[in-house]
Amino acid sequence: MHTVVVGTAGHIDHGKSALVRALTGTDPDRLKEEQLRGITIDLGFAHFTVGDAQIALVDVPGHERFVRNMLAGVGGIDAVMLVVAANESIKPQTREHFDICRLIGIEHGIVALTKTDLVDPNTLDGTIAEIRELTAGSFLQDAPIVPVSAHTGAGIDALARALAGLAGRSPRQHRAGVVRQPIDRVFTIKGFGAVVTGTLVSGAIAVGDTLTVLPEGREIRVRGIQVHGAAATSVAAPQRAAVNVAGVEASSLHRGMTIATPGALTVTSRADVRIELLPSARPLRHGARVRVHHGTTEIFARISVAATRTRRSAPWQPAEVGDALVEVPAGGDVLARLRLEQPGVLTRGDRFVIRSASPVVTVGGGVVLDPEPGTAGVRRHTAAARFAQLDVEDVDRVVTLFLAEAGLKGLRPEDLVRRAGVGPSQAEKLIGRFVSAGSAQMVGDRVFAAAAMQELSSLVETELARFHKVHPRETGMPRETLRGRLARGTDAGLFDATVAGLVARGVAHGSDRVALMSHQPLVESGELRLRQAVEDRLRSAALMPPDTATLAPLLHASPAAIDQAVQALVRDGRLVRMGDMVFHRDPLVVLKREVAGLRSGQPAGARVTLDVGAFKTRHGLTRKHAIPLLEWLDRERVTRRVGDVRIVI
Ligand SMILES: Nc1nc2c(ncn2[C@@H]2O[C@H](COP(=O)(O)OP(=O)(O)OP(=O)(O)O)[C@@H](O)[C@H]2O)c(=O)[nH]1
Ligand SMILES: [Mg+2]
Repeated sequence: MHTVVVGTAGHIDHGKSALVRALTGTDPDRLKEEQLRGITIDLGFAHFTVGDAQIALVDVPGHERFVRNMLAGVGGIDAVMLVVAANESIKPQTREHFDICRLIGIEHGIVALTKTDLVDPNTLDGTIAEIRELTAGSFLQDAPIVPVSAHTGAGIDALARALAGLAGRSPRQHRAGVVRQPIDRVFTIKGFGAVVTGTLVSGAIAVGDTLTVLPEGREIRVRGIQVHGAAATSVAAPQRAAVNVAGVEASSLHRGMTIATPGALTVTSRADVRIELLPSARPLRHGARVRVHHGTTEIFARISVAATRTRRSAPWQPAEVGDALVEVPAGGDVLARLRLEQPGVLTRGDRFVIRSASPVVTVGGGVVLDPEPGTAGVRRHTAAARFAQLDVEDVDRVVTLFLAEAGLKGLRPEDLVRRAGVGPSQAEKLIGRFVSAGSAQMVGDRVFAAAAMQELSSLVETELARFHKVHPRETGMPRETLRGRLARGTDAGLFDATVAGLVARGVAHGSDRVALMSHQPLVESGELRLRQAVEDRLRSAALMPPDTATLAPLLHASPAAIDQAVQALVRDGRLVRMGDMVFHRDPLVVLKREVAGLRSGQPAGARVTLDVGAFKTRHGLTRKHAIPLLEWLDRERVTRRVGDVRIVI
């Protein structure tokens, strides 16, 4: 079954609700007051099926005082049925509704030319010509204009077929793997609890799912789903759905909230946007207070102008600090920051409509470029460059910017989902592309710009060099001291990876204490002399070195000084530690050569073995020294132990 959610649009009394009733048999005007007054006040809903197309209709009020409700209805639709009464032709709300549809990015629709029973053919042609003039150059330019009459029933079948032609497209706000349903109605069913209805604009909901209500962020569980009055186990966008939710009171839910996949949308009081001003609007001033209509909600906001242009093809004019009177000319565009008075639930790519605070008229609309901009002001020269990077179709460029701005904090894939308006799998793919191109690197669950990592690596080197200079006698910089030198918020995993990278590249060494490879700890001459003496003793002891503790009285030094000297010599590779024994390197080199030499003169492939006894005799050793030495030879891959004997490799 192909589905589509279609909204009506058009001037008051032009016959929108009558057409919905003629198409579906349902009266969308469900309120008493609506029936009494014969006008639509709030949204009405109905549905019908033609062939394999299921069409959900959202009927909106035409009255200029209820445009706010109209906006809540069209936020979720993917196609519009613009209704024009043949006898009245284009009227103010025909234009306003049509503008709103354009501004929120609706791309498909049809025109229903209704009340044809009231006009002669000449008037009909005149109205058609005016409709063509209105829609020229817009998404409705080539849309069918279907003449109908709700009273006689003429053309209703053709209208139904034309609507069926709109079904089956991917909804414009769809992101695979992300549920999004702005709430337009809430009610309670005794024994079941809260039910919310709305247009599911993205993703799929199944019974048992855990979702979140935004902007509050409360967790809810889906207890039941109804689609067009019938129980369902799941529902996929685009569709109207009633969702019975557990975990929240109906009284705390209302129109304007959104049900969504946890973490998929930004709850924000700031957004960077591009706005298009209608030619009919008054110029828009920097700092103006406007109504922002988005999803099913209306939020007041102030506009900070970053740049303006007089028309689409004109270059952007950045607004500088001090340009107090910067204005967006009617018909022009603006790059701006919205400062929302209540939290908005946004992601990149979201469309919205702007109405002036008073008089309440539609002045323009726009698209969200970044729902999580930083706190730096927009009226700076650098802001213009940033907007230029945001105001593009190419999401790669936007991710480049987000990565650069994230710096040493990095981004998680879910940050991109929330902020860049992509689905989870697209976010993973994007990151994969950046990583394989070498412009980013994944560390733990975060991705970092390669440039940021390079910068951190240089910073660590600089800090190490500075430390060595101030503490020339220290073997290295304590790891935690080094970590403390980095900018607050630097990802811990990134720090570890950076140090590991420097070690792998041979630039630094150590773990608890980190030092540059080039660093030679400064030693006092007394210390040097002691080291020399320790080394001499151990060298001359050959393969039977004394316990180093016995060196202290012999060399007139404290045990601590001896330990320090031994440690330094081990670090420099002059001494080799084997368990609690310490050997000098020189006799070991000789030993290695001798044992390996046992193979010489033997035919290739012959097995040359060495047992503990023979080894002891040959080198005049006791077991105490022989065993660690043989194990060392194994580790050095000179011998290999097989049972009781060793094979010379
Ligand atoms: N003669 C004739 N009258 C119609 C036709 N369609 C609607 N009407 C009448 O026009 C009036 C307004 O119709 P509605 O369907 O309520 O108009 P609407 O566009 O929904 O109005 P709002 O929702 O208030 O904007 C009603 O009295 C209808 O009976 C039609 O095709 N022919
Ligand atoms: Mg109506």
